[in-house]
Amino acid sequence: MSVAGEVAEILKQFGVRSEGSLVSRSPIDGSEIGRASPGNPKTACAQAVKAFELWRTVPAPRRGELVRLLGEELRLAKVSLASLVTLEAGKIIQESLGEVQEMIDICDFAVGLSRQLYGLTIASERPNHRMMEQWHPLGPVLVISAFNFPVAVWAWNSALALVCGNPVIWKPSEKTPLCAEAVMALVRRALERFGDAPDGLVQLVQGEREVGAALVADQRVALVSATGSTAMGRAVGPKVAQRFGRVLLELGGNNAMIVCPSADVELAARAILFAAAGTAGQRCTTLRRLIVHESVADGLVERLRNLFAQVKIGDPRDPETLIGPLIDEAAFTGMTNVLGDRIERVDAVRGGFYVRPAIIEAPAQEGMVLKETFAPILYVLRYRDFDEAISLNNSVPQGLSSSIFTTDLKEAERFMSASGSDCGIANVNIGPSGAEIGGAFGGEKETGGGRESGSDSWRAYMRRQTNTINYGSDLPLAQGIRFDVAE
Ligand code: UN1
Repeated sequence: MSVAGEVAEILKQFGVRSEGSLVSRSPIDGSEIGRASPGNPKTACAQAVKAFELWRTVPAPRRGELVRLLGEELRLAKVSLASLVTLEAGKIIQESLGEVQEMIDICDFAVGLSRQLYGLTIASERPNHRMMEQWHPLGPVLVISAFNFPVAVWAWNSALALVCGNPVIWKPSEKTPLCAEAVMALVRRALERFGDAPDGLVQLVQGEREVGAALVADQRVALVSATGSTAMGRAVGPKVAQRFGRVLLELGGNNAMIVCPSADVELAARAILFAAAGTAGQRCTTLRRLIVHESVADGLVERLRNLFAQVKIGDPRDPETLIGPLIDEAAFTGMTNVLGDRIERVDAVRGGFYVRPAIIEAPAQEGMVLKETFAPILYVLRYRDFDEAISLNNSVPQGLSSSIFTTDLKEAERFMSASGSDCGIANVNIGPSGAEIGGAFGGEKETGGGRESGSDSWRAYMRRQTNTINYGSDLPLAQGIRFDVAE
């Protein structure tokens, strides 16, 4: 069956009608696979504000019930939704299933969280006083997501936003509008089963850049959670700051792995293959820089060259395939700009851009090595002493993820210490990509500083209120200040 035919079958299962002026193309063969209609930012914001008035008063565990139902719908539709991710984003089916699993996982997490939105009780310095901290719903949350995780990133944000009492507006990538429509169909099913959620609680606003810009600028949007390039973050951040809105930015990465002399090199090689070449190098956590000790470099690079030469590149629907296509021609051009005639295009499916992952020995960390090229290019840098390795890890503008392969406890601990990796994620004996939802996800510097997903990331979706309560009959002031009227 044609790619478009497969998409049509799946959209039918979801009850999604493919129509409108926005065109979706499959990276598998470049063919048009469906259409979607642009949304209206103003109407969406107005509806979200109305939904907020009611949703914020619904008890959090009851809000969790909606997310629990969504998790159920996702379980039932897991294979269909994953297939659509493969058809529209070009990921291999294993990774697409993983992406939908990530949505299910965050739903489970958020359901538990809906009974754990804890505030502190604080000792007051005044007699007969009590202090405490509460977390209240924040307001409409705008989720801007990228093509490479067309469904999971929305789920990380929305599952938390919903249990925290906020309506959600979703502006997906213009490259993956159909995945978004399918997810919305599942949301509608969950909402129907839930019963009495307000209209406009979860909205999808499709469109090009200007639709996103209008949403970002809208005063009614309390939090903008944006995943994408650093360039996008540079445009979004100041706009939101200007109106004193909140942002949660998860931008570009330039993730490294340090391989030390004591490392299990075979384990490292397998981790590198997945981290550098998996998802065709199109994860924000993709491994882009390999910082390897000179004593093990030759052997490891040769092993990697063999693996990269053998890895099966092709149609992501084929279960044997490990590397699918790049998202589009622009991505291929970006990779060609770096590699020139060293780029190896693979003749897999006509109309798609399939490439062999590349290994480049970089004599110094400069030029393109400092940039995030969203394609499978692995730069190799050699080091002599450990301080130099840490310095290389940190000497790039981005700060998302990092990892070390070592069996030396001192090196591992130093890497994770305050004087070690400066990234939001620092792993030992696993690669920099493929994080679980339980941890906070995000990074420093040009990565934007936001944290999504697990741990206490939920706080970003709520407003904090400090309360002081006097249950006595006097009015003592803090800091012992006396302010008595002499009568
Ligand atoms: C992204 O590429 O935007 O850690 C997110 C990972 C995935 C998420 C990546 N769980 O690689």
